[in-house]
Amino acid sequence: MPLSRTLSMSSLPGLEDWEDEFDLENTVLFEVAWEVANKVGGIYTVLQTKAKVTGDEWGDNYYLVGPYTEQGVRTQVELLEPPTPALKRTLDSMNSKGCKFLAQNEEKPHVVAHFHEWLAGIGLCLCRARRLPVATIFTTHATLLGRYLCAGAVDFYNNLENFNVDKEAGERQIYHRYCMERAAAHCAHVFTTVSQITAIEAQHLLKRKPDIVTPNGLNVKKFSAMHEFQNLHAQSKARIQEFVRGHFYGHLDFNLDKTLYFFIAGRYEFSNKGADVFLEALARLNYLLRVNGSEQTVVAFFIMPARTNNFNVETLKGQAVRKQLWDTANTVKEKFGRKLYESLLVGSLPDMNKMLDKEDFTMMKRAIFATQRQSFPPVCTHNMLDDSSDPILTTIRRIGLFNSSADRVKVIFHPEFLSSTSPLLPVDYEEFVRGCHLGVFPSYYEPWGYTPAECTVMGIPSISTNLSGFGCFMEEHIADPSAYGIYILDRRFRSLDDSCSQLTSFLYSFCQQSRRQRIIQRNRTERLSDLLDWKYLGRYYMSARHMALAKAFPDHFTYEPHEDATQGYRYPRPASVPPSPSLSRHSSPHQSEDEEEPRDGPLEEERYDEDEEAAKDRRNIRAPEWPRRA
Ligand code: G6P
Ligand code: 1S3
Repeated sequence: MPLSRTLSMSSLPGLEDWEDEFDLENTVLFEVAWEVANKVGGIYTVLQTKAKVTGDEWGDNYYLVGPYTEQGVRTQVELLEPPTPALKRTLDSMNSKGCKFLAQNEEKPHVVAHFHEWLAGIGLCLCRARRLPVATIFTTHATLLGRYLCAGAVDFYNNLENFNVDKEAGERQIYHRYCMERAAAHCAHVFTTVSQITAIEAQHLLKRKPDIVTPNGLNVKKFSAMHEFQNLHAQSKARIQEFVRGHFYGHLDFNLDKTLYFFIAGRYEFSNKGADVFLEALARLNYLLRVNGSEQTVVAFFIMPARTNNFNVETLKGQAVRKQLWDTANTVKEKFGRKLYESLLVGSLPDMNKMLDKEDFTMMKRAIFATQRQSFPPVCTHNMLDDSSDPILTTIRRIGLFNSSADRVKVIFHPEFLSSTSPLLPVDYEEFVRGCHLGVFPSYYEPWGYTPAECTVMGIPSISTNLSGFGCFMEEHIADPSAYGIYILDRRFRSLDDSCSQLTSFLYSFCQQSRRQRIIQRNRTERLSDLLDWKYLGRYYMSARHMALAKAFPDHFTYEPHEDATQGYRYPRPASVPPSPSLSRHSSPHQSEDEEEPRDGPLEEERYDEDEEAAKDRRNIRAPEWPRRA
């Protein structure tokens, strides 16, 4: 392995490469987590997306350790022989004696062990209790107590310093787990968390201030053609539209060309993830669109897994009816085409009255008859096991968003993660996000929040909050986030009702944008993706490892903190743009209100302006300032 490590961020001007002269010869990194090759939530995404940049740095000396699950091994693991004799001996010995850890062998490498979350934290505590020569790092992605407190009716952020943590953990019957988490945080040479807001939470609830904040990144996919992601949006939207055609069969009295797709997705924590606020805002948006006679329709998707016993019949029927209409249209088209062809072959124009016969009409009438339905299109795509007490369904019943014709806002609750093999909506999550117009994540408890970050790198605008790690990070590093399609809802200083009103106004303003403005905004959103790339954010993990090595092996390693890491980097406002899309409607680069003329893609001059604007922005970027360490 080379002696120096560099993480490069050259594609984002103003952010300099971070060079560290650090001798990692004979040093081995283990990263330990319950979610290694085992998808439960966001930690899986952290490990899976970070693997490339960490692998580039550590090569064969990087090991991920997780639980053995048949499914995980079959689908995500390539079985290999251990690459080094030392490791082979250690693994053989572990296999023969049960699971014992491994730091003694003749080469005596310096070991860094990075543990994620309390479930893995017990390994860290044992390393320290047994005085193993290992540099340890503990990263908490959320605190147990924080998650539990927020899920109840607690004014969490105004009372952080006042909680009697032992009592609160005991009352919630999580005291044992809480103790493991707190012990891991205290035993670690280096303690980290994913955002500033969770750093403050950890300081109060776990009683240790994190040494460094390690924000979550993503692998950013760059297309050679700048507008490729816009084309992907149009393609993916077409897939969603097909689903909507089936789902709303018999009630397709709205214009799909004037329909916007919003979504919320993630772990089903109703209030922590802000599904409560989103539903309330949708009810208000429905009212506003109705009273203002808007032609826009909004379809809001809730993708949150809950207990079900499969798709419901009515939803499956919708897709079957759509398919039948499609097949009927194709059969008639083929017969029509054949007759036309025969007629042209004998040199005559066809008699249009004879092109369709009685049988064709009967077939078409039957197909139309199948689209009759007495009920509204279903709100939920599955049979829910807890239908009567489910919080999303209960709220929908209360606010009355039942997908009636008069509703301008339609709701679809899909209580299962998406899959490209689904008979209902056969798209994977990435394709779905690309096809939507806006991700809405009004979380109350969200240490980081991958969902809006994923939207950003795909060029899809999103709403997050100033209580989420992502929202705070973007607020800190972008001069005018909303100009880039990053809307940050205030859930910290406003009442619940005021936050709902603010969210409603974000949604309503978004609905008033023209297609042209949406295209321009997507271009801006996508421009931010470098900020979220592991190529840049990986440096904080690197720093944590160096700090841990220096603490555990002071004779071999020294750690110099990056001084410039204490200043905040700020991405400037778009050169030619007013502060927010809601205000920008009359002054954005193209001011035309006649949006809806259908066309194949962004106009040429739009591309030109956007490229110009991007170039100006890059010239305006100030000297780098880094996210603060905790
Ligand atoms: C992309 C495509 C355009 C399409 C547009 C639709 O920009 O390149 O061809 O017209 O998406 O945007 P909308 O916001 O209406 O889905
Ligand atoms: C946690 O997963 P969650 O959705 O329960 O860890 C994620 C990865 O760090 C983080 O993005 C999320 O905010 C946390 O809440």
